Amino acid sequence: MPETIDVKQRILAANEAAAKLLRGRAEANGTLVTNLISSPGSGKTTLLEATVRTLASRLRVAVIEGDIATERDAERLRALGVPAHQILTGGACHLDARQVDAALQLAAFPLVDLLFIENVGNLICPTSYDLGEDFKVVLLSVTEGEDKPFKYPAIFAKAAVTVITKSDLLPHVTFDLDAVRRQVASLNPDGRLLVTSARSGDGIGDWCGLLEERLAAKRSART
Ligand SMILES: Nc1nc2c(ncn2[C@@H]2O[C@H](COP(=O)(O)OP(=O)(O)OP(=O)(O)O)[C@@H](O)[C@H]2O)c(=O)[nH]1
Ligand SMILES: [Mg+2]
Repeated sequence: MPETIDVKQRILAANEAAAKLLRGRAEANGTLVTNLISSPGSGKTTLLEATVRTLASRLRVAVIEGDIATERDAERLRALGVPAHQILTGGACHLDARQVDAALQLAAFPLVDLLFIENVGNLICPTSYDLGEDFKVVLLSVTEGEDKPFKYPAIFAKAAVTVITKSDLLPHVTFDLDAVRRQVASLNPDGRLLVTSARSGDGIGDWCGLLEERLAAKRSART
């Protein structure tokens, strides 16, 4: 058992070192980096598509996608004219900072304002891995049940932003939004919670506004 802990600590220490380099580069470039985390199918790629449709005319965007198999998500973003690179983990349930660093070198993206990293669909493993992001975002769709923040507390405590997705489906499902708000507020009193639907467009303006505000704040802190 102690050996297992030691190996895990060494993996996380190596990850921290790589994340620090990534963060330094993003800082020098003035790029806002967002790490999107959720269970499979909560709507990460669909939110990114809506974000690109809203912001790409005024901001430069690139996307790193993480999945265990297929290029599908990167292809969806490329179809919108956005540079996107797919990391295939071959089974691993999260991305790590060294993979992101290698992907950025391979992809050789132009300088961008916003870099999104869509993590592998999983609410647990990605939580422990810093990818050099400015902040983590956790997505929870209204079809997943309102008990999830307390069942998966680490990610809801760590994510600066919780995005409720698929709000257009609220009339058709049992999902107590107030219960989610209470859980998230108790796990993460400083966190923001946004309610969105990529289908109807509800809340997408708020989400994009939050990204623009954080980008402006990051850049004004550098000057
Ligand atoms: N009704 C509705 N469906 C949505 C919405 N957003 C996403 N979906 C649907 O949910 C399904 C999964 O969406 P994705 O964006 O692929 O989910 P994901 O989190 O990227 O999935 P993985 O990458 O596999 O983890 C698709 O069928 C989407 O069309 C929404 O706002 N409303
Ligand atoms: Mg996806």
